[in-house]
Amino acid sequence: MNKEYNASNIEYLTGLQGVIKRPGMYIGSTNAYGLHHLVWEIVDNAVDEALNGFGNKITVIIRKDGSLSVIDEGRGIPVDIHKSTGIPAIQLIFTTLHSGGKFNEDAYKSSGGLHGVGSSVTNALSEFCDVVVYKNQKVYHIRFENNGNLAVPLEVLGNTTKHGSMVTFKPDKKIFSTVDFKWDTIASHLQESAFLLKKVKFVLKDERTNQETEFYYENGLKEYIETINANKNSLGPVITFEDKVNTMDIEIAFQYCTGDYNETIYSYVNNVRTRDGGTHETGFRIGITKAVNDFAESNNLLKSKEKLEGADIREGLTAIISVKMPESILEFEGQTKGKLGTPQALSAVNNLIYSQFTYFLNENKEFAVNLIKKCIDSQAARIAARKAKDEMRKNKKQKETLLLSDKLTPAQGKDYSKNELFIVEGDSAGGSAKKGRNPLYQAILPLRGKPLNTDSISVDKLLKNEEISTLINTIGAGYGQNFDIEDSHYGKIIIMTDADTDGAHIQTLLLTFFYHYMRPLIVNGYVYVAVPPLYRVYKEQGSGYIQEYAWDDRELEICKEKVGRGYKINRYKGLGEMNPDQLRYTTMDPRHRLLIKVNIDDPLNVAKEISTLMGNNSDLRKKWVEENIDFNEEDEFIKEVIK
Ligand code: TTJ
Repeated sequence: MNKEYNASNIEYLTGLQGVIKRPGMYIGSTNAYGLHHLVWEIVDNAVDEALNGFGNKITVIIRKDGSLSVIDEGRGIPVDIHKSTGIPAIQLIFTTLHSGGKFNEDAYKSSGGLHGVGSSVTNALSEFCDVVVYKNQKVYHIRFENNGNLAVPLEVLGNTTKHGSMVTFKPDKKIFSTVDFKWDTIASHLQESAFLLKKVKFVLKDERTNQETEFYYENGLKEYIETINANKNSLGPVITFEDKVNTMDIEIAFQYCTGDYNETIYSYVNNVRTRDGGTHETGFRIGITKAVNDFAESNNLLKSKEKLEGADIREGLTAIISVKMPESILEFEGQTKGKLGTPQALSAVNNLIYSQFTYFLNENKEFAVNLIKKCIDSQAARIAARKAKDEMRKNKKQKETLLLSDKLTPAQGKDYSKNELFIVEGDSAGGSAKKGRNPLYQAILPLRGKPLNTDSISVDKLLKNEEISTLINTIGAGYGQNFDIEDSHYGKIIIMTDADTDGAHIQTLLLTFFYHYMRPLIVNGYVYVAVPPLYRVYKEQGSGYIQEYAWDDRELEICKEKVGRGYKINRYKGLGEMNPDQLRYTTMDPRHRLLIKVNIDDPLNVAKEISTLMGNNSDLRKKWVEENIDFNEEDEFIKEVIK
């Protein structure tokens, strides 16, 4: 071993050791979400290579032994010796927390701005990581084991005419609470990449089940919108615009739908979703608002003097904005770096949408007139709702007494943001929750039977349903386009059901309702699912008990040890089996409970999951629930766990 190797060893220790010690800081968590993050880190590298024009096929293979391979047909990961350390670049890439730019030219477009460290993180959290590179007419190989330690130094295995890279890694089961790769999770990620990277083929194979699928889109964003809007009534075609402004590539696709008052805008930078928007999204909103208003005005289509507001123009709009730029002008903002800061993106997207949509409206007059009609309807509804609300505010006292259903056990506190509404399955669990709650800030609303499936139902029918109208009145913030989150009587809305298929079904029905009619509650993280424990481990001691609760089998083992010899186990099958004290302690008290924050803003999952799940096909629904609702671990649907 030479000196340089020792030097890099130090870098390895300070870099990768940190990753192993605090994986959450690098991949978010060590559950299913974090596990799949390892895959994205590797796939992103292959995607970057294709994004830059090298290779048009990316293959992901889930192996039987718990490992996963990512294969591209790019130039191959650099294998040359890094000058100052004397170590092959490929080894540095997999063992140091390098920045993306370190091994790339400046013009390189990459998702690195968001991920940065990438492949070395995956290596650090793996039992092994095996890399084969086809490059310079040779087959190279290097292997790491036991959290990123070099096991087989870079070697040449033979000759080839191919070029590309293959990375195979096996996540460390000592680090992750689950090491079970999920087909659906990986498939929808690859599908999203395929939409964003048109004309690149993504192949997914599962050697555990021999399943195989392919995603390939000739037109990319257009097909993305078509997929999202598959079950909606469209107003006009999918409209696509693209342009290159200096070093920035901009692509936009959008379509209007009737019967949906939500706006759905997804933005991306270098194929990575910008969840919190940013300059590109702002530019889009400004541009589309001005284009529609200017057209309406110059054609004398506005009846009232009042201009259309942005929200009037975006009702029923689905849009994808994808911007690609080199790392040199990439700027991110916000705590999770999910917001684009690059100032040039605002004016570039604004100009593009304004000029091209103005042209489009003039060329497609019939569509334009229908669109303006729809916007005027939205405007009228908005103005009427505002008036109605002002009236309501005047009669606030009257309103409050009117709203309180006899089913609701309200909270005493008047600080709405601190109040919690428990929506409880069944009257018996409702009774326990009523006794077990903290009356200062916890309110209980028992639900009888199953709530209505609100996926394809008229508003009239919706309001006639007693459970739904009680829910709307209890939350007190309106519904649909008149929903105003500021008026919510609760800061947390917690769905508390049994941990069985029925309970899961009730959860999804409620979530569907919130998603369609009170979407800001979900987007702003007000909605939670309470997870009751599965086991109570106890032993009589003196006049009382010592007892511990377990949420999964792993915790059960720990509880057995804590309680000690002679323990007994209760396995809870429903909330009804807990007495009020136990329910309070395990599922309602913020110090002990497990809440899952619901976060459904994943475009493909929303489109697919909500509609297949809630559609009329009950077999599909059952299958979905069985595959996806797993009370031992967090689900795709549900990303953040607060304990
Ligand atoms: C960097 O610039 C010089 C030519 O090679 C570029 C590069 O890094 N190419 C590259 C990396 N292609 N494929 C990868 C890659 C593929 C996988 C599957 C995983 C990783 C970590 C990198």
